[in-house]
Amino acid sequence: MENPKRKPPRRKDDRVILHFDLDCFYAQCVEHQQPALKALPLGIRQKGILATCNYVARHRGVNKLMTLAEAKRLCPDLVVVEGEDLTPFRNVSKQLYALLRSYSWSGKVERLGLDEIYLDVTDMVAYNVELLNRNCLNQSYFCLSRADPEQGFQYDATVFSGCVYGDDGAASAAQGLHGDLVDNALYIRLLLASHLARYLRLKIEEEGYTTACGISTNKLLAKLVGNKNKPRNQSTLLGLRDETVFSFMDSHGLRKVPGIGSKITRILEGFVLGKEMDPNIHSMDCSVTAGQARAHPSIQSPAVLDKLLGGPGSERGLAGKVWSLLHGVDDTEVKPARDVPTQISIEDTYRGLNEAPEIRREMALLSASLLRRMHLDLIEDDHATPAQGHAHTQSSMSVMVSRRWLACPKTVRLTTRPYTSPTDGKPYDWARASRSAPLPSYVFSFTITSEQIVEKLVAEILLPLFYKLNPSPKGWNIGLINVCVTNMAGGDGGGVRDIGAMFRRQDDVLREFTAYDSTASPSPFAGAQAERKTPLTSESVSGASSQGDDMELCPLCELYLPRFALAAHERFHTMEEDGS
Ligand code: DCP
Ligand code: MG
Ligand code: MG
Repeated sequence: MENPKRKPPRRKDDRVILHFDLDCFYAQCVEHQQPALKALPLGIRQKGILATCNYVARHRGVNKLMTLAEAKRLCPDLVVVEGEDLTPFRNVSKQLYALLRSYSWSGKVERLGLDEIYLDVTDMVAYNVELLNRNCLNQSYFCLSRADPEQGFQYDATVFSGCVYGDDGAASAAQGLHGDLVDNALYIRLLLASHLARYLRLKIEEEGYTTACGISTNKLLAKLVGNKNKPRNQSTLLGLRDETVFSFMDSHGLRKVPGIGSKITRILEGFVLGKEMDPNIHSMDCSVTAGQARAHPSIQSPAVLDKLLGGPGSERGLAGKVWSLLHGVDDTEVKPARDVPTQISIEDTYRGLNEAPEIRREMALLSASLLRRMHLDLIEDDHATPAQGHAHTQSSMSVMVSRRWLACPKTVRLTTRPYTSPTDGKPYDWARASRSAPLPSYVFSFTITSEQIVEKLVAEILLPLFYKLNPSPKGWNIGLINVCVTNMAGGDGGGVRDIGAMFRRQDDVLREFTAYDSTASPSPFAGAQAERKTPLTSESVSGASSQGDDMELCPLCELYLPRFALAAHERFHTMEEDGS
């Protein structure tokens, strides 16, 4: 029974949200290239850990983020493929995002990391509810285009597609026994959405990839319910009553609720269990469920939570947000699709660089990767005749291909920090500092080679920035270098029409080369799309793996990982935040 004193927050159920999560994503990308691997246990390696593994391997006891040594012990015939280069994964991600986006009417299509996509399909579902013929539900037609009634698919509206989760007659709903529910607007909307989800999953399968999908009325619930049946399946949360949604939320471990991080978990766990939590115990292992926190007799309202979670430096409105999440309430919108990222960055970690030639070499490697990323994410190839003035034309066979920059970053930022060892007791991001400068226009040239661009960029921009950041002639002990391009021009969809003019204007304003302190956030993850390159050489990896308990805490999720694997792991968080 609900405590009569507590007033649950109101959940809005007027939207329909789909959440897609690709199955064992990196592994699927590799299998797509080498189909013979599908039948074998496959792990994707980043340094000494598995970023992921396919489901054949999972059935053999191998798991995501397992160390390679442990995975090999459990499954000696595991096929291991290097997954350091994210380019192929990013390409597939873009391809599938574009596919789903092409079906959206509202344009509300949001990426979360590389393998998850939210779709707000409220409008498509509402339109198709109107088209339903209640006398002939089993021969319904889902219209995918308002303009073209022939674009669509047939479906049976007497039954949900896929799994149904919840206690409002979910079992009967799955078997097509509607009863009175057929007159319930939310029930019908979710039912139609389940068919749309299936159709879209099949479209993704036509491209060669399988997904899980969650269907509900907000992002939180759609993501959580999608996890219920993986891989290659979908689940609808049929939450017609508050109690159904509460009991669904209650069953999750606190830390499994998106939006409830390790710090909040620790505080709530300690409060529920009535004891100080051991900071050495990982928050992922928290035994307290969302239900225990929600139903705790002393947590009656957000005001109580505020006393627990508030305090100096805490996020404004945090208690209210957590209170809502515990009740399955999440009003955040699915963000409209964006063509270009707000910034792109690439970084690498080192065990203390001290020599100028090493710095120059690493900067050249980073810049080359950054340039490749910029080409991938910011240049559009099309086969139309290029407009005058902004496109370079290549002739290949008889096909004319025009290339143009969709957006041009105007600023480059260099960040460095010294190397610290885990025994130094320094925070991970200790002494991180940044400097910025205008990004020169030759970076966007299609006529000079990438090698030339990189060389000029390093010599003329990055090294001077480096010396400003690290003025002392020696003892740099560099542990990280990050190069970031930001301040995008033309990212509003219009592209950049005349790069020359844009930079001439910029040069007028910034006649002299200037370097200035950036207001970069101290978080290593603040930059959208920060990417770690190969953090250590293969020699140092093997050295690191012999270090036994050289473990380090991920500052974001507090997972303890081998230090050598941390960079690859953090890269994942960055993508999670920014949908790179
Ligand atoms: N990834 C990573 N580091 C992590 C978690 C994930 O590099 N700490 C990468 C590898 C995954 C991809 O991101 O393939 C997507 O992450 P998911 O958590 O969705 O895992 P998978 O898609 O691999 O598996 P699942 O089928 O469980 O979704
Ligand atoms: Mg995922
Ligand atoms: Mg996945």
